[in-house]
This record gives sequence, C-alpha cells and structure tokens, in this order.
Amino acid sequence: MSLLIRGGTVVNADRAFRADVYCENGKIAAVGDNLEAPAGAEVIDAGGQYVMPGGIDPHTHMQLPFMGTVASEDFFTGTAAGLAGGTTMIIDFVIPNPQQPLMEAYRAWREWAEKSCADYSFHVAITWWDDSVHRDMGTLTREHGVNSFKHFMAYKGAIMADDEVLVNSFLRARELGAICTVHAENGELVFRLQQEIFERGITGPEGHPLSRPPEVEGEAANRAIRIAEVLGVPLYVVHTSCRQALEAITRARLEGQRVFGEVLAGHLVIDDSVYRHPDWSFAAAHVMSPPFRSKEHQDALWRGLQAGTLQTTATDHCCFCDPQKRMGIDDFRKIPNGTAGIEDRMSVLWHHGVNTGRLTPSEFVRVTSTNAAQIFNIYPRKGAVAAGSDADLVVWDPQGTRTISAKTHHQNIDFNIFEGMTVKGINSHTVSQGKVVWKDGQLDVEKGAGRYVDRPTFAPFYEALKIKAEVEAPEPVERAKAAE
Ligand code: URQ
Ligand code: ZN
Ligand code: ZN
Repeated sequence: MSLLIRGGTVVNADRAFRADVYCENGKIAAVGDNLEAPAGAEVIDAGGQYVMPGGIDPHTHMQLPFMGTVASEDFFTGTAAGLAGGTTMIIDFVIPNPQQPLMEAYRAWREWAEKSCADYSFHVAITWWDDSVHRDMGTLTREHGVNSFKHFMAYKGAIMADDEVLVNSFLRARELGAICTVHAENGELVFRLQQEIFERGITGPEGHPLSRPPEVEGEAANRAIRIAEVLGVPLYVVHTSCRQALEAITRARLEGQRVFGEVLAGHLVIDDSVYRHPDWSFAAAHVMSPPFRSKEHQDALWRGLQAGTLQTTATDHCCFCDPQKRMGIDDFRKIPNGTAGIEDRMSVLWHHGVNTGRLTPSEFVRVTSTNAAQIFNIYPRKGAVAAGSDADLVVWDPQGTRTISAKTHHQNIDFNIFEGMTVKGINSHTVSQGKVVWKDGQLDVEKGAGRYVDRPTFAPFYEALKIKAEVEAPEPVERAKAAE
C-alpha cells in the first residue's frame, strides 16, 4: 500500500516547511519536493493544509473496570474515535487490583486491547507492594516494553499508593530505567473531605470539587516530586489541573529536576461552574478527578503549556454513560469518575491554542505528539514526519470547522464535555500505518489493526543518575571502640 500526500506544509516539532510525503508499507519513505508516486498509489492533495505527526494521547482508560462498573468505551471504539479526531496512538493503563499479580492484570489488558484499530501501549499502575511486584516490574520492562509505572495517590481504599508503595516502586523503577507517573491528589484528605461534605448534606455532584480542592493536588504533586528528587528518578505528573500543582512542577524544573507535566484538553477550557448546573446529569457527567477548576487555573495551565513547563496534552478518556453516573444519584462519592475527549483533543487544542496565538503549529505538534513520544521513548518512530517514522499522520485543514456534539461524535458515551463548541482547525484526513482511515468525514478502520508498541527503558542514561543519598552521604566516621 503506497500513499503520496502532495502539496502540503509539513509541521514537525522543530519547524514547518513545504514538502510532499510518500508512505510505503506503513512507514514514511520520503519527505521532499515534487515526489513522484508509483502507479496505483493513493494520492491526497494537501494544498493549503498541514501534514503533522498523528496525535499521541498518553492518558486513556478504555473499558476500565472502576467504581463498580466498566467504562463504556472499549479499545476498538475508543481508538476509532481517536482516529476520527487525528489521534493515531494511545498509551492506556494496566491497573491491577491490590494483591492482583501484575502479570495477570497485564495479560488481561493486552487481551482487551487486541481489538484496537490504532497503535497502543500501556503504563502499568503499582497499586500495592510485595516481592512479586518488584519481580514483575522487572519482567515488564525487560520482556514487555513497559518503561513507565503509574501511581494513584488518590482513591483510598481502592487503588491508592501510599508513601511506602511510592518509595518502593520509585526505587525499583530507577533500578530498571523506567519513568514514574503519578495521579497527584492526597487520597487521605479527599476521603476525609468527602465525609465532611456529605455529612453536611451536600450529596450532589457539586460536592465532588469541594472534596478535592487545588491544595489537595498541590500537596500530592509536591510530595511525589520531592520523593522523586530524593530517590533520583524522573517523574511525570498526569492531568495537572491547577496552579498549585503547576507551581510544584515549575519549581522542580527550575532546579533542574527531571519532572514532566501533562494537562488535559478539558482542564484547559472547562471550569468548575459545570458542577453547579441545575441538571443533575449534566453536572455528574463532568465528575472526574482532579475536577474542573475555576478560571484562574485555566489561565495558569495555558501559560504552563506555552512556557514548556507542561509538556504534553491528553484526555484521560474514561467514559461512563448517564445510567452509570446515576450510581451516585444519592451520593456524589459513588459517581464513577471520568469524562471523554479522545476525539476532540486535537481540534480543541488547535482552536484554543493555535488560533488564539498561544501556540505555534510546531508547538501544537510538540504538545500533542512529539513530547509524549520523546518522554516515553518511542521517538522518532512516533511523533515525527520523517523518513523511517511510522506513517501515522494527520492532514490538517486550518480553515475547516466542525461543531462538537454527542449527537455526531464517534465516542461510545452519551455526553460530550465540549458539546456545542465550534472549532476551526480539523483533520481532513487521518493516516494510520500508511492507510487513510479517515477522510470525507468517514472512518475506514479495521478492528485489530492496532499494534502493541514496545517502549524501551532509559537504562543507558540512568547510570548518570544517582540517588541523592549516594552522592551526598558522607563516609562513615571512624570511631575508637568505646571502653567496655
Ligand atoms: O483517575 C483517573 O485518571 C482515572 C480513574 C479516570 N478517572 C478520572 O476521574 N480521571
Ligand atoms: Zn487520574
Ligand atoms: Zn486517568
């Protein structure tokens, strides 16, 4: 299968330039001027459009079993919706139950993901600790291409990792050359605030953000950063939603610590007024953690993205339909946490990022694709329009518009947090493994075509990293034996 994308402007993280792109056998074969296509090749006329690396969403939860139900989006429908919006790869999460062997959970998720129609990979969550977890982390890095381990500091009584688990896991990740990622909310504080608020008679979705104020996220982000600092391990903070967490990341980076920050498209454009909406289902549909914040936080997050303090954008695509959300009709603590976004992230970011002058097209590529590829060590296979890279591409029409709606989206959920938003800047085509899978508003995907993407560890570079104590610990003091 060969494809020529002619007449477009290629946009990579470093520069934008006029060039044709020729793809063959799933790879980009050439990027250059006046490329010829062999007879029978498919040709896309990209005049007036950009040709960019396909989006990478480093944070999704397809068909996640969570809070007594299972997310409604599965790996096939979710990756198809991603392709419809220009995202050509996801990094999802294997989340073992406490005491569940990591390899058992890993095999289950690998099986679920077989039906994906776009490429995928997995972070593995460390939700408990014993010698078997230590062992399985080694197996996962050495034999299964896992180079990132997730830690939920929230969700007490379920998948929360306390400091002991964090320290054990961070040390093991460092040994293995893997990066640690955290969901940074203080789970003890959330648990207690939930009780306080519920007992005060606030049972509706408006109680959710009250139980998870920004300070709760700021504390956990800083704690995780400090633990990583002392143990000498790189850290990636997922769904940074507030100024307090951003400040912790900013300080660490200013001091040269390897800390990366992720922000969700939703947290950049939606504020906490949604929780006070009179319609219960509308408010509950926005229940996710960390919650949507007040406007001051969105401004801070945009500045973090522009400054390069936040490196990636994601969606935390974790879908629960209204009947599922209504499990918490009498108690906001029981509303399954999660919202969708995989189909709209790219256009929402272009519309609110590039069209407003906050981001250049190259910066857009950086935060929707290249940075995630580099942080998770799959660049330049992913995240670049370059000869030899996977032919995962979007042809981007900066003049194209669409109005986002649950009535027309491809996501398997009955709600869209961006409902009614008209965005300018859309993918006219999506190319996955060299095949045109989206054009003229139609998907042409194949269940199971997605591949598991191995992500090598960073071990070679870790040798230079030393646990702080190793570097600064003084030599033992020689002392004369105390007299008997
Ligand atoms: O916490 C997460 O990232 C998962 C469980 C999705 N739900 C959410 O509210 N963010
Ligand atoms: Zn999370
Ligand atoms: Zn998540």
